[in-house]
Amino acid sequence: HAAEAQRTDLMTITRHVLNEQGRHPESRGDFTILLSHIVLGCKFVASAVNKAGLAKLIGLAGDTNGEEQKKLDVLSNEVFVKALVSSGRTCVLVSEENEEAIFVDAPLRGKYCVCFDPLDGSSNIDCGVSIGTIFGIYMIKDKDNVTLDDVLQPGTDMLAAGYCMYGSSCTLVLSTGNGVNGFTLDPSLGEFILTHPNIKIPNRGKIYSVNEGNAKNWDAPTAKFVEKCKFPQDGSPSKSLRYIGSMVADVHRTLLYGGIFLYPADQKSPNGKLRYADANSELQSVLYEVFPMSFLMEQAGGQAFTGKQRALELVPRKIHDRSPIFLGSYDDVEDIKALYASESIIG
Ligand code: P6P
Repeated sequence: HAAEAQRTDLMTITRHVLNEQGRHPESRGDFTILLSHIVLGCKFVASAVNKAGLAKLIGLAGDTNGEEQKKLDVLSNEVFVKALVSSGRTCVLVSEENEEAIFVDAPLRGKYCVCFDPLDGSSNIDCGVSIGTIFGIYMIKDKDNVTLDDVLQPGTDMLAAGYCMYGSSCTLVLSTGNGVNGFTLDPSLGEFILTHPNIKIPNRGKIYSVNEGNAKNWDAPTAKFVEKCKFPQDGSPSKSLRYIGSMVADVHRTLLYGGIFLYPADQKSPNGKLRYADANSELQSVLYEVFPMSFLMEQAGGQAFTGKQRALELVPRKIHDRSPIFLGSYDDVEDIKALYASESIIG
C-alpha cells in the first residue's frame, strides 16, 4: 500500500516549492508564481526540442509553409522573456540571447531578477545531444529604481538557481538555498515530478570533464591537474574523461556521478602571459552559466572555483562577462585549488 500511496501522492515541483515556501511565512507566493512561469518555459522548450529533429526532417522533405524556421534558441528566448515578464514578478532580465538587460515596465514589474541562458549548447541540437536551460534568481532591493548595478552582484546574493536538461527525459534540477532536488517531466501529466530528492555530489569522483583540444592554451596548474588525472602518482587508478560539450549535460553527470568539470582560462598571447580571453571567448558566462551551476554545486556539497577565487564571490563588471570555472566534487576541486595556490606562491 505504501508504494500505491506514494504513486498517488504526486510531489510536483510546484507543491515542493510551496512546501519550502512554508518556511518563509512572510512570502506571498511570489517566488512560486515566478517559478511556475520558468517551468512553463521549460515545458515549451522540451516540446519544441523534441520536435526540432522532426521539424527539420519535415522541412527537408516537405513544405514548411514558407514560414522561416526560427532558430530554436531565439524561439526559446522569446518564450522565456514573455513568460517571465507576464509573470508580473520580475523587474530585470539578463539573457544570453540579449545584448542589453531587459527592464520590465511598471504595471508588470516585480521584485526578482532572472539571469538565464534559454538554450545552452544549442549547436548540439542537430545531432541529438542533450541541451539545456540555465537560470539564476535574485531579489532586487528597490524594484522601482532598478539599475544594472543591482544585477552586477556576487553570486552569493543568488536566492535560487537551476537548469532544465532536454535529453532522453526532461529533468529540472533546482535549489532554493536549501539543498538540491531533481524533477522529471511526466509528459502524460505535463508536470515535473520529484524524482531526485536531496541530491548530494560524491566528495570525490572518477571522472574529469574538459575539452582536451584546448590543452595547448592551458596554464600550468590546469595542465598539471589533468596530467595527474591521467597519470596519478599515488598509484590510484586514472580518471575517465567524459566531455559532452553541452554544459548542462556535463554538469548534470558531474552532479549525479561526482568528478570535476573544467573550463580553464586560455593563454592567447604568444608571450605566455595569461589573460582571460575577451567577452566573445568560449569561457563560460558568469551570470547565467557559472553562478547558477556554482550555486547548485555548493548546495549539493561540492564547490566551484575560478582559478583565483570561490566562483560565487566573483563580481561581474558587465552582464556578459565570462570566467574560467572548475566545479564538482569537493575534494577534486580542492586538488586543483592547491595547484593554483602553489603556483601563485612560486609566481
Ligand atoms: P567548447 C556550448 O556552446 C557551451 O556554451 C557549453 O554548453 C559547453 O560546456 C561549452 O560551450 C563547450 O565549449 O569550447 O568545449 O566547445
